[in-house]
Amino acid sequence: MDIKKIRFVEPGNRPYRKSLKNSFVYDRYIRTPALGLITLATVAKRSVSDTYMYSEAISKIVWDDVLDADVIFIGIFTFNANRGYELAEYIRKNSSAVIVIGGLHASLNYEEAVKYADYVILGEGDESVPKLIDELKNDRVPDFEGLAYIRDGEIIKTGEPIVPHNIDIIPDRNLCYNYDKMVGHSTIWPQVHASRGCPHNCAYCALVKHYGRKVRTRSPENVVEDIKETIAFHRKKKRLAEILWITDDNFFADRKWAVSVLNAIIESGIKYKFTIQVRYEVGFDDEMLELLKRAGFDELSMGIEFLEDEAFEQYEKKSTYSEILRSVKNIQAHGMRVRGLFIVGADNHTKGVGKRLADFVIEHNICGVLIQSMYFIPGTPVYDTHKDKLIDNDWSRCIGKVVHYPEKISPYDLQKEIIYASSHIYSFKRLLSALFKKRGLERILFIGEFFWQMSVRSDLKKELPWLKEISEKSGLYK
Ligand code: B12
Ligand code: SF4
Repeated sequence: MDIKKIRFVEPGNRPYRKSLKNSFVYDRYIRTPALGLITLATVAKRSVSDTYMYSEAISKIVWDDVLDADVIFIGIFTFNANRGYELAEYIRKNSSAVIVIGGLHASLNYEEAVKYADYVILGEGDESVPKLIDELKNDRVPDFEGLAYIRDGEIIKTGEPIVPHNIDIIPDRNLCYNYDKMVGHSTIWPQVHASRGCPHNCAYCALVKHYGRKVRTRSPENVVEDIKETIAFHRKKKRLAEILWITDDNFFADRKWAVSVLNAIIESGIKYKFTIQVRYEVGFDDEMLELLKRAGFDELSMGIEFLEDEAFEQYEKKSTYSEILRSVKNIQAHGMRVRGLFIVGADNHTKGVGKRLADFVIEHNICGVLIQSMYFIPGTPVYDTHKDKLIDNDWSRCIGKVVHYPEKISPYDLQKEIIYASSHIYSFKRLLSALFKKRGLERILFIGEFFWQMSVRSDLKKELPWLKEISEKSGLYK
């Protein structure tokens, strides 16, 4: 077939809507466009020059420009999967384009996604997207490894995904509609993703299944080049909090490489603030902490997840409460802030889990939090053990809300625990204290998060009557 035009579409969990509030603080309608999809658009443009992307995280989709494309790629995580299917159905009705769905959720749950697409591409798309374009261009029926499609009513999976090894690709952010106009908004983060894969195997983590346990890295030079381009792109407009997020899941898994990237950042002379996700072990590595500090990292987001050794053990996290605490203290002693990423809804969690979390955060000076209720994606070990306990399969609720019937606390009570923790960590009293006692970035971030958490809580609260009803109906919590 003749392929003249390709469009990429990122569905929004809540499609973007313009509001004044969104310019300054986190609110519901604005998020950063998916870098993975921009990376794929960058690669596809090498084959078809009329390639462009729309992200509902930052704009409405211009349908007139999308529906006459020859191939339309849609990328879905779990939280935007339902919207992705909705868009695919709309495209199917109104366009003759070949529809391809991919991304983490489609990959792990291809039997669901394939109903809405001509093809699902499994795994990372860096090599398979150009391959599919090439097959279609040459009038061959795509049938290479890592595809799923329906033939004669039957779902066919052609084999395991193609794993790209050369991932030295700098995403061309200009390919995403409206992105350059939206930079400067406080909720749009400059981001760079430098490595893929993680050698660990935490039971709730969908990433190991998607990217694999073998770590693949970009060259330090390519990462530094990307950082420079990202900063230049985002500096088109002033952002209140100038921080670049290295979004790797486990940047430190290949220690030697991590050291070389940090050294390359230092040597490049880039003057910027950075943040990154860490496992607790990084907090024991004094040399790494020194390098991080010198490179401009003044905040580390630690996947703390739980505060009980029982939960660490059950979900294969391989850490302990005392190690977490020791690690937090050592990072802080090196002059960096620690942000905490937490999971609630573990089998051992009972009423009081929210208070325990808030007390820990406040007592140990954790600068901010993300609290996520446990969720279960097909393909993860926790899905296999807990699939009978899911409330429903409304994936759009996988944004921190309670999505299952936990062992020792009802969905209703657990959601109240999240609200409790959030309102204590981001209380008015602590906001005032941040205004007077915190300085610079730390103050700006706390203020932004205060309002963001207010909108998160208001969403969680709206669901309480429904959660109460289903908790009572379940008969599980007498
Ligand atoms: C940056 C980031 C964000 C940013 C930007 C999100 C975005 N638009 O991408 C922000 C801060 C906004 C964010 C928010 C959230 N996030 Co987030 N985020 C990430 C993070 C750390 C990096 C994403 C990234 O750049 N990846 C790197 C690129 C290269 O990978 P990729 O996007 O997956 O793309 C590759 C492949 O998947 C594939 N692919 C992707 N799309 C397509 C499409 C086609 C057609 C094909 C063929 C292939 C393909 O090819 C790409 C290139 O190789 C990921 C972790 C991760 N490793 O992905 C979590 C992650 C995506 N986030 C997650 C979650 C849970 C959230 C929140 C719900 C958290 C919360 N409680 O609020 C919110 C949801 C926001 C909302 N309400 O809509 C989860 C999602 C889990 C899941 N099963 O879907 C992840 C995986 C983290 C985790 N540890 O589990 N997030
Ligand atoms: S360490 Fe992080 S990325 Fe690695 S398996 Fe565990 S949760 Fe997933």
